[in-house]
Amino acid sequence: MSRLQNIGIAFLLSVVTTSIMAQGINVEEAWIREAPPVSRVQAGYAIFKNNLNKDIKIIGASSPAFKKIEFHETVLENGLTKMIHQPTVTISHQTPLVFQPEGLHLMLFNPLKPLHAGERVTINFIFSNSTSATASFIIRKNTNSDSSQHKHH
Ligand SMILES: [Cu+2]
Repeated sequence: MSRLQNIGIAFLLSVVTTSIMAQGINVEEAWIREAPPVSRVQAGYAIFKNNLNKDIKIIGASSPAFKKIEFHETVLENGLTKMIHQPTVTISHQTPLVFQPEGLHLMLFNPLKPLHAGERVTINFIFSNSTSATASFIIRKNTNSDSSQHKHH
């Protein structure tokens, strides 16, 4: 196997790494879209899995890398897309909660410094049962061109 292939596999693994969070909540495929340095907002995506026997809400998120984080849902209304702020989001214990482009996303306001592809930042999530957990998000370029990479299994 060539060195280049090895690097490719290492990158792939880093993208699909599962972080075990506290209280039976897992986050997978956590990433943030790289943005131009002048950009004041960025979007983050991840899949949350709830292994508890009941639903749980995420009631807040924060990060040392951003001034403020909100949950937004992109919806199509009369042919126009708009983002609706969700104060909380629910992780069902039956279905994963998917933050993804064109849908529910983490809206990340005012990055404290420019973030480049390959870098990681942590985001802390607060749950409705008064617990919290931290997940590592990797900065990536756009998803569409390389979405085949994590549809690998
Ligand atoms: Cu948004």
